[in-house]
This record gives sequence, structure tokens and C-alpha cells, in this order.
Amino acid sequence: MHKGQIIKALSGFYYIKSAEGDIYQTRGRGIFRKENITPLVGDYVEFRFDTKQEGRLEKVLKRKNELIRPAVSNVDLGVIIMSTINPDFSTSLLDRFLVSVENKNIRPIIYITKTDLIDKIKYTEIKRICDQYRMIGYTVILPEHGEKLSQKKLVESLKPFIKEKTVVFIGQSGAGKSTLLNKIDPNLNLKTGATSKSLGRGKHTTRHVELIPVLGGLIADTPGFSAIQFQDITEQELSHYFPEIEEYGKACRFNSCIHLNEPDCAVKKAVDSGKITEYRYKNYLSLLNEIKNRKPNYGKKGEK
Ligand SMILES: Nc1nc2c(ncn2[C@@H]2O[C@H](COP(=O)(O)OP(=O)(O)OP(=O)(O)O)[C@@H](O)[C@H]2O)c(=O)[nH]1
Ligand SMILES: [Mg+2]
Ligand SMILES: [Zn+2]
Repeated sequence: MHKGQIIKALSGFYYIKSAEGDIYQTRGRGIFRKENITPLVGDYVEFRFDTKQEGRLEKVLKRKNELIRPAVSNVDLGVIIMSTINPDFSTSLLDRFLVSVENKNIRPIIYITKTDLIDKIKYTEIKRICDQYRMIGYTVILPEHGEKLSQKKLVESLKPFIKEKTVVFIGQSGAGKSTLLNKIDPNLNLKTGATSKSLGRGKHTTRHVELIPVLGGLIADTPGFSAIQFQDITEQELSHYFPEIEEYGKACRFNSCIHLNEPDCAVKKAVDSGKITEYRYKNYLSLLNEIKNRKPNYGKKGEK
């Protein structure tokens, strides 16, 4: 039996990359359907083959994690791509991405695009925010103002994170995910799209999910999405995904403090004294509110 990882699923075929880097076209076993097993891009599997075009996927190995949109499993790293403009930079969206990625046990890094499209004032403002995220402990890659990134520089900045990892590029439609991948490897020739002028939004140019071998790792260029739901995060759990809130929260009077209206809340004090930024606290509260208001049947699964 051979081992590999599914890098593409299309028209009933699963394309498996072996440890040696060869690609095999396989079909899943009939029994998968009966047993309700849906192999996913990213799955580590066992397979047999006669030729590279005729293989059989025998077994799906246990998943480390599983994203639904995009449908990819065993993701190690999430590169969150945020544009400075078109679509507009937003910490509330960034925090949603961070929470959803960390909730799946995926390490996030942040990459900022379109620094050539804004003036110096806007750039300085975004740089200040990036520095605040760095202070919290996140890795943020922010190219220079106006910089047309060379391929070499881009590869240097991203390769150390991507090598030997399964990676997803995440971000709004139009943020520049496919453009970035094309710049890393021009042979990829991924389709990119103009953002709509009136809306400043992307047009969902990328549609299917595939893991592409680049920089010694595998990257999924995912279709942009904006609606993320937090069905399996509890109120108590949310602060785990806001590292600075979690840290200051250790000093709250109540262990169960969710930093809303409780007395002697160390988080609220840290916000008042500027140690926690107001926008992060606001984003936290708005997610907390969403979790409080979601429909009751959901959200049981992730309770620990
Ligand atoms: N000026 C400038 N334009 C950029 C940059 N990055 C991307 N773009 C443009 O932004 C538009 C959208 O880029 P895409 O790479 O298609 O965006 P995407 O994130 O893949 O979008 P979806 O596939 O729809 O999710 C294209 O017209 C790109 O040329 C950048 O750094 N600077
Ligand atoms: Mg795209
Ligand atoms: Zn508190």
C-alpha cells in the first residue's frame, strides 16, 4: 500500500501526491459512500495503483482538522490575506479570520496586499495597526509603501512559513490571493479578477479548491468568502482566540469572567488604560454578542 495526500478532487477522481512527489489519479472505494466517508483535499490516504491514471483510494487517515469553506483538511498554516483598500482593510474582518483559523488549531500569519494603492497617511495608519497585532504575538508581513514586490523578496518572506506545510490562503474576494500566488510562481497562471468598481469587492474569481505544490509546501488558493459562522465556539472559549484578552483576563475577579459587565474585570481596566486596543475589545464584544444570539441548537458540538 502507498501513502500520499489528496491535492485535488474533481469529477469523481482523487489526485494523490505521493511522498516522492508523483501524482496519481484514483477513484474512491465504493464502500466510502455507504460508510459516509467523503475524502477531502488535504487528506492523508493509503492507495494502490496499476498505472498513474488508474489507482484506488483505499483508506482516509485520521484528520488533524477540517475546514468547511474551503473544504480542506490537515491544514497547518493559514495565511490571512488582507488588502489595504479594494476591499477596505478591516480589523473586524481580520479578527473574524483569526478566530476561525485558530479555532481549527491552525497557525495564522497575516499578509497585507495593495500597499501600492494607498497614500502615505493611510499606509502609516495600517502600519500602526500591524504593529499592534505584532505586539499581541501575530506574524504580520507588510510590504513597504508603494513597493512592487520582486518575486525573490516575496519568496524569501513566505518560504520559511510554507515549507513542508499544508497551507490555505484565506481572505475576502479581491484581496489578492491568486495574484500573490502567481507572483510566487508565475508558471501557475491562476486566474485573477478585477474588483468591481462600484462595490470595491472581488468577484469570486477562484472557484474550486486544489493544493498546489509551491515553496516546498502545498498551498490552497481558496475562493474568497466573507460570511464566517462561529457555530461551535462558546462564550467562555472566545477569549482563547484573543491572546491579549486571555492574558489580562487571568487577573479578573471571576474565573468565569467574559469581560462584559462583571465587576473587577481586568480586561476592561486594560482597555481603559490603553493596554488593550479599543477596536480589539470592540471586535471581541461583537463576536461575543453573535455567539450569545445564535440559534440554540447550534454550538453544542464544540463545548468542552
Ligand atoms: N495594485 C495592486 N493590485 C493588486 C494587488 N494584488 C492584487 N491586485 C489586483 O486585485 C484584483 C483581485 O485580485 P485576485 O488575486 O483575483 O483576488 P483573490 O483574492 O484571488 O479573489 P477571489 O479569487 O475572488 O477570492 C486583481 O485585479 C489584481 O490584479 C496589489 O498588491 N496591488
Ligand atoms: Mg482568487
Ligand atoms: Zn474580565
